[in-house]
Parts: sequence; structure tokens; C-alpha cells
Amino acid sequence: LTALALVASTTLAASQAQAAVAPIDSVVPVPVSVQSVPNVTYNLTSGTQIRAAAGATDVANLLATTLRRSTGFALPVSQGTGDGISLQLSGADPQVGQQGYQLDVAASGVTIKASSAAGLFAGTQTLRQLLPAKIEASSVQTGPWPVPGARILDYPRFAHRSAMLDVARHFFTPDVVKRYIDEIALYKINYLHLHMSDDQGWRIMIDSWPRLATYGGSTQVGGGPGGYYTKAQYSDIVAYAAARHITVIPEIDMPGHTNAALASYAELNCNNTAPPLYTGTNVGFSSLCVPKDVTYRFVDDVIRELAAVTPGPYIHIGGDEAQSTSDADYRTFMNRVLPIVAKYGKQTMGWHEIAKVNPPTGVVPQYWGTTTSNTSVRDAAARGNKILMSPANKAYLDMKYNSSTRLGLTWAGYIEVRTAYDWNPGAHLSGVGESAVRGVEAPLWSETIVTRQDIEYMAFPRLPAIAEVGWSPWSKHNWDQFRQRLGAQGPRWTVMGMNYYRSTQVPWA
Ligand code: TNX
Repeated sequence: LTALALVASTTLAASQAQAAVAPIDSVVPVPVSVQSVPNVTYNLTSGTQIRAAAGATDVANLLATTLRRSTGFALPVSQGTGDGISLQLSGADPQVGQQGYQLDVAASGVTIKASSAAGLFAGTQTLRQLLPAKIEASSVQTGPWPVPGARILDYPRFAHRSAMLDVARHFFTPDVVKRYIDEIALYKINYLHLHMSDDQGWRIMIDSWPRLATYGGSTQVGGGPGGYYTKAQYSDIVAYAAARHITVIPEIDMPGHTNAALASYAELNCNNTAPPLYTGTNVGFSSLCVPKDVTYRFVDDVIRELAAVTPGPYIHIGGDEAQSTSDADYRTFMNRVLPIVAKYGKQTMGWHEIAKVNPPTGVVPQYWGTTTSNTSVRDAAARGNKILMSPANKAYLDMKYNSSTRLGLTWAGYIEVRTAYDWNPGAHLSGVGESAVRGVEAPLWSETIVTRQDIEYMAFPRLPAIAEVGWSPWSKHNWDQFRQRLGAQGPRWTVMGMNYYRSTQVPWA
């Protein structure tokens, strides 16, 4: 009897623990406004239909695919309105803007309204989080599938919320990249920055300079086989991301971080001698040859071919840690390269060192420093450049969580979940206020990151912290509530088979 009572009370405690955060209070990033509608539930059933406005069918089909896997329901998608799940492109509160949505849950169904497909997609990611965690399963589960009565109005604080993956230090296959895209989409990340070249590897085929990929891509940190994307594979990644309303920003890092290119073509070197391939982790030792004309024919070819397969508006040209390029050469180089990007119809992003050349205001410097003041970035903001914020001591997913974390680096300090969460992008850098900030990015450099499990361990749960910092209004910023909501994501990640870091700062459900 005692044993039985013990079992009963343990079970009760467990179910109470799980009930501690209701789904409606566990959405990450926290929405602008959430009202619970008491005593109302919509149950997803075998009879549920999905209705999509013209222009919303792609979003509706993707939602249907996701929900069919775990429910086993047919969930037919049709045009028009009616009961069930309805995706509408008219009638939304104007406050939703280009990326936001309204989501209403009544007994008869779920209505998502937005003024764009991107907004509807964001709404469907919230809907996933309102359903039980097992909705993320890849095989059929038993219901029920309740969605709690709710009225949600939601839109982002910053237009740009990105994740960066370094596929140069270690190569990741298209499947691994796609899985990461799935994981970040759930948290309303809308850009994926792919760091595609560095000293250790060149990861995209450029037809006019094929040895970049075939030779420059043939190894990685530690000496493994590396790899590269064919243009077809790259386009497939871009399309997969686009279907999830994520725009790919490809980066070719220059003039430093270029050993893989220099090793592939002797003529790119000032001394006409190709260095060996590099598999270590030092930085700052390589530079394209600034005085040579062939350097700019090379850059022109690379940017032209990359722009042709990149539908998004941005190309990132790196520009960081050019310690083997003189300041004068750096300026000469950037002043020749910035017009090349513009010529091919793209806007330039660059690491924040690019601010030193007084770039045109359309150029976006990406702040990666560890201090709260930077003169050239402040001056760029004053001239009108918008800044992307990824301070290394807050947003770098490759820093260790603490001294006992196996993976990661430490140069910017340890970054526990609370550190990743507790900073304000609109007030972090002196002279760079809210209106000068384009958004936030969480970069994952891969010197120590080898597998998709490694990616997941470093990104979760810090990526959702950066996502909330970028999406949610500062008035809703609250660590104690965030950690509760984050804890409620744990069962979802378990169902998805994700290798997340079980930080002791978070009350995992
Ligand atoms: C600095 S941050 C770098 C990268 C390294 C990273 C490791 C930046 C723009 N450059 O080359 O991978 O630190 O954390």
C-alpha cells in the first residue's frame, strides 16, 4: 500500500511538474500579446481541414505535412474559409506588418491572419508550439491534440533574425544544414548566413575557378575530407530555406581567411606560390594579393556566380581579422570589391571591420566584438548604416557554456543561457540605438563542431534565447519567465531527437 501510494504521489508530482507551464504560456519567442480564452479548446481531429487563402497554399501544405506525420490525419488543404485551421491573407490587424500574424483559437477552429505568407508561416510555428510536444514526432502518435483557446497578436521587434553556420572549418552535408533550418524556423529565425569559405576550406563550386572547391574544399580542421556544395545542392538548400521563409546569405570571406583559395591558385598569391592546405585553427595569417588585377577578376567571377544562384538580396564578404593585410590595402581592397557586389545587384554585409572604410549606407556591418563601444561602428550608424548585432560574448554559439563543456572555444568567455538572453540589442553598443539596429545573429563557428549533434548541443537552448532577444518586445524581456518557457521546449526537442544542452539554469519539463 505504501509503495502504491508512493507511486501515485510521484506520478501526481510528475504530472503537476509538466502542467506547470501551460502551452499558451510557453511560446518562444514570447509573442507581443497573448490572451487566454478560458474554457475553450480546439481539438485537431481526423476531420480537421486546412483552408488557405490564395497565396497561402505553400504555407498550408507545409503545415499539413508537419501535422500529418504525427497525427496520421488526412488534413486536406483547400481554398476558401470554414471550420478547422484557416490561413487568411486579409483582415489582419495592421500592427502585424510584413512578418507578424494574429492567431485565434476558438472551439470551431484556429484562424491565422497575416498580410504576407511570411507572417502566416510565423503563425504556424506558434501553432506548432501550442500543440502537445508529440506533434513533432516523425511517426503516428495517439491523440488527443488540443489547442488552448487563445487570442495572439505578434510581430517582430527587428526585421532580421539570423543564424550563422560555419561550413568551412568543418563541412556539413546538405541534410545537416536542412535539419538546422527546420530547427531554427521553429523560433522565427528568418535568415541563414552560411560561412562558405575560410583558411581551412572552400565550400561552393565556382565554375570559372573549379579548383577552389575540388582542391580548396578537400579538407577541413583536423584533416578530414571536407567537401563542397555543387550549385544544385546549394540551390536546393536555398529553396528548402525559402519554403520556411528563411533567406540564405552566403559569405565568401576576404581578403583574409583565404588560405583555401590561395592554396588552390598560385596566381592569387603576391609571390605566385601556392601555400599548402591548412587544417589548424589559427586566424589572421592569409590575405588575397591586393595590388594584383587578377585578384579582382577572381572576386568578380566569384560574386557573379554566387549572385546568380542567390535569390536573396545580400552577399556577405567577410572582411574580419585581416591581420595580414595593411590598413591601406584593406581600404583599397574594399573600395574595389564593394562596387562589384553592387554591380551584381546585391547588398553587402561584412564583419564590423568593414565600417572602417566608410562604406555606403546600404552596407550592413555585423558587430562581433566583446566591448560595448566601437568608434567605427558608431560612426557608421551615425552615417545611416544599419548594424547587425552578434556580440561574441553574448551571441556566439561556439563559446563553451561553462568550464565543463566539452565542445567550444573560450576567447569571448563562457556563455550560459542567461548570458545569451540578458542583453538588449538596441542599447548594447554606445551610439548604436534601436533604430540603427537591423537585427541580431547567433553565429556558430565550427572549429570544434563536427556533427549535427554538436550543432544542436551548442545552439539549443541558446539559439532560442537570441531569437527571443531579436523578435520579442523589450517590455516582455524577463529571465524568470523565459526560463520557464524554455523548459517547456525540452520535451519537443526530445521528440525531435535533438541533442540539446540541459542547462541547470532551466527548469526542464
Ligand atoms: C573569430 S568572429 C572569427 C572566426 C572564428 C571565431 C571563433 C569573426 C568575425 N572571426 O574566424 O571562427 O572567432 O569564435
